[in-house]
Amino acid sequence: MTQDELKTLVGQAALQYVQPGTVIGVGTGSTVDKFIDALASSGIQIAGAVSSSVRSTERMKSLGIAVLDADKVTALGVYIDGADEIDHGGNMIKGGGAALTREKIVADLATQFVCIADESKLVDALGKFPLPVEVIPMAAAQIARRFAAMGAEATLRAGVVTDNSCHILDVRGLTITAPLAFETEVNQWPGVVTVGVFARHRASVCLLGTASGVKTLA
Ligand code: ABF
Repeated sequence: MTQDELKTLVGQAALQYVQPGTVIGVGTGSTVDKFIDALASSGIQIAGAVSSSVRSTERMKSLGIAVLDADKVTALGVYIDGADEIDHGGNMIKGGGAALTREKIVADLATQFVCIADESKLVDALGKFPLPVEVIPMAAAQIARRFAAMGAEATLRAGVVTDNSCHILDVRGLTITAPLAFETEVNQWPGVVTVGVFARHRASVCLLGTASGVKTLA
C-alpha cells in the first residue's frame, strides 16, 4: 500500500470515534484531509467541528460541514489530528505545518485525542523530526541558545509568521526520552509560545496505518 492509501485507511477508521450530533475537533494535514473526506461522505451528521487551521476549515466548509469557533465551545468529546512523530506512549511531535498553538488549544478542549498516522510516524523516541517551537520574535535568539546548551541546533523557519504573529524555531539533534518533563521545561522559557511536544496532551488512541491494516495503539 502507498503512504496515501495508508492515510485513507486511518482517515476512514477514525469515523468510529465520531458520535453523531456532537461537536468534534478536527486537526490539520494530509491525513486529516482523508478523515474530512471520509466524514463528509459517511452520512454521519455532527453538530459541527472546531478546526485547528484555515486549511481544514475551508475543506470542511466546502464539503458542507459546519465549523464553529473554539471559544464558543466548552468541551469536545474527541479531537482527531495527525502528527509528525508519535512514540509508543502516545507522545507526539506536532507543528510541522506551524499550527501547533491552535492544535494544542483544540486538544485542550477535548476529552480524547485520536491520532491518525501512517506507520512511518511511529518512533521509539521523539526527536528525529525537527521539533517546532513557536516563539515571540524578540526571544528567538535566546531560546536558540538554550537549545544549543542542550546540544541541539535551533534554526528559524524562514519566511514563516504564524497565525499569532510569531516565529517558528525548528530544533534538530534532540532525543526526547522524557517528553512530559521536556515539554514542561521548555514551556517555562520566557518567549516560548508553544513547544511542539504533545505529552500533556498526548494521544489517547493512535490509529496507525500499516501494510497489514490499521493498528490501534492505546
Ligand atoms: C498537523 O499536520 C501537524 O501537527 C503535523 O505537523 C501534520 C501532520 O500532517 P500529515 O498528516 O500531512 O503528515 O497535524
